[in-house]
Amino acid sequence: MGGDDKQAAIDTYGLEERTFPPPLEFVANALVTDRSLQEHADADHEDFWATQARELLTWQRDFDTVLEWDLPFAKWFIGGQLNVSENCLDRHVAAGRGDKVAYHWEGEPGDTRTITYAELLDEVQRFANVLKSLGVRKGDRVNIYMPMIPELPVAMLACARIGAPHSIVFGGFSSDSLADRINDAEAKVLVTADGGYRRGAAAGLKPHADVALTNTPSIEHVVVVRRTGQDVDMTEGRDHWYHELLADADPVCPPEPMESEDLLYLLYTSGTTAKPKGIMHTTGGYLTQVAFTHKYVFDLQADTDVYWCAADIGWVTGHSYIVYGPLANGATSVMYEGTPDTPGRDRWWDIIERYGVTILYCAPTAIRTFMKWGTAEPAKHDLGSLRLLGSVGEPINPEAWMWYREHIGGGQAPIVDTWWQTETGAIMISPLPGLTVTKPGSATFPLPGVGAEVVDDAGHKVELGGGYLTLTKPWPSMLRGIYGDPERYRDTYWSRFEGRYFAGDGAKLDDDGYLWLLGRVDDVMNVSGHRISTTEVESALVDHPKVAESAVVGAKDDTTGQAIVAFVTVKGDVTHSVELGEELRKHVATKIGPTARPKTVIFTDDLPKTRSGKIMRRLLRDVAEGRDLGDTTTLADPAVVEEIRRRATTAPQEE
Ligand code: 7RM
Repeated sequence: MGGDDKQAAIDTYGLEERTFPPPLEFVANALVTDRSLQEHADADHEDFWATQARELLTWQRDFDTVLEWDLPFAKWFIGGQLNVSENCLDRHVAAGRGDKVAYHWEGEPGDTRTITYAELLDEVQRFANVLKSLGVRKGDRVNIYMPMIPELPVAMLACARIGAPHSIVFGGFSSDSLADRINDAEAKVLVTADGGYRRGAAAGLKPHADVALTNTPSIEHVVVVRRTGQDVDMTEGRDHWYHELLADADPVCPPEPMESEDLLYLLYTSGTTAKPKGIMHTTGGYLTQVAFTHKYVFDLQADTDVYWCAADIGWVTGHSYIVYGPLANGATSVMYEGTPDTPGRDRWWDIIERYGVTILYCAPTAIRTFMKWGTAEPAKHDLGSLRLLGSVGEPINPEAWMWYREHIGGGQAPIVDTWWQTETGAIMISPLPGLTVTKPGSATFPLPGVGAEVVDDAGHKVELGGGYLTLTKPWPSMLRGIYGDPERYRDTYWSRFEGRYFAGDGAKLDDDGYLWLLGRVDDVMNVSGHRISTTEVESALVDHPKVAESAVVGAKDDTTGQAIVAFVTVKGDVTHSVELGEELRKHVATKIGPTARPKTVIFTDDLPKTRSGKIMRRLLRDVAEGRDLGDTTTLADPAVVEEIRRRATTAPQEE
């Protein structure tokens, strides 16, 4: 697959020959070691998911119809009734596992809380009664704006218990973002905290909530958790302390029977310019698929594993893989409030050693940050408990994959690179760690019960090479729509390719049928008619021993249409120079071909990222083309782009 085929939607360059079969020791105890799940799913898609739903969940009433599919609207497990909090809590306690730890929670300052399933159930019931006493009824929306503290999963589960959909807004978002989301959902109650800890300091949340609350007419009550103890304004009659309400609450709250298709939560995703979309997830299908994927992708040995998903609960990864998946499966998790460099750059490795974490799930951006900090940090700790590693959020380039395996996984632990989206609700493409031979940088194959195909511009299936990643069959945890806007749902996801779901990612298939994610198709560059993905050029750059991280964009160019501009962060001990820039340009040309050689290399100390760690190439394109910056409100650290802009104006260019 060279860059010469102008018909291809995306040309592909990267070559990765290394393969890693699951280690024998891992296979010996793995849950999935053969193709029986796959065969079941291929033989009967609906029966496969019905079987998972009945096996993994407890239903108050069994369903009678597996799927009603009126494209693009799906209903799963119709007639079935269940309660998510009952599935996550009561049934484990009833089975005698009340003393099992649900969360080993650790605050950034070092304070800890160990919460068993029985304790979690107790607090959830009390808080569910608090919500009821504040007038929340089945179907009412509750907004949540909180740091990573135990009261956050408590609030979510309490909502689920009484059938009130939650809408979580990540604690790093501004007052305006919070107000917009509260208003779109017309939430009745807001649950927040005085503040939380980040980078060694208390950061206020309630003050931001107060600004939002001047403009949110639907909110009747605000519940405030005391976390930092900082002074906050409490509005008489509207604002209440969590601990005071909880102390007076009735300890028993039976789980509300919910229809399978009742709304479980809304989670807003920010489009680049347009109004955020309230992604809708419902009850039975969502819980089935998050439980299924959490069990089999992470090979969960519920009695012995200590599982840690290091995302924030404010993102879908946290919803599905810190709260609902692990709790439905009765797992023991670690939950950590703060940043990885407080008090030292070995905080994660210290946590893994102390709790004996066996499964770690995190984002490539974290891994590349650790690469930049050097191998000495993880080497200070015994990470021997880790037996499985996961990656999510962005393509993981082969060098980061290898580093993760080597320096965190002891050269042994399998890696599951999991592709999915807020909209898919659960992992869709991933290795099964006891079965799949992995290749560094490939998410490998669709999971059993998932239909994924790569297509070209005309929507024809591509068997080899690059194109658009589409989903071909409805799946239980699929979004049910965009809150209040069914037409936007159809237009956004189901109109580009007839009969297929498409949500913006490019992918390629290699000779062995492995899937490689190529990033967002909006980011694909066009250089003299060659359609080049940012992911492959970035992977080639990060393959150079002096490079820690890179972001590549196409900038307008009079000769070639677009020219490749590479923003590069070097490893800790490396100094950058004009010569290194030249060396990197050559490296890319040698590694994947002259067409992909960057025209310009700009060294920066940091890259602009969203708060969930995804690189914001749109802003880098603005910088590279000398434009004023567009919307920067979702940027984690706005100072970063100004610094990059200074560097960009002085960077040497190829003539
Ligand atoms: C879970 C999550 C979704 C977008 C998605 C991709 C990118 C996520 C991977 C990935 C390559 C992966 N939800 N993405 N996982 N790209 N390999 N394993 O991140 O809604 O916040 O983002 O993230 O572009 O469309 S999300």
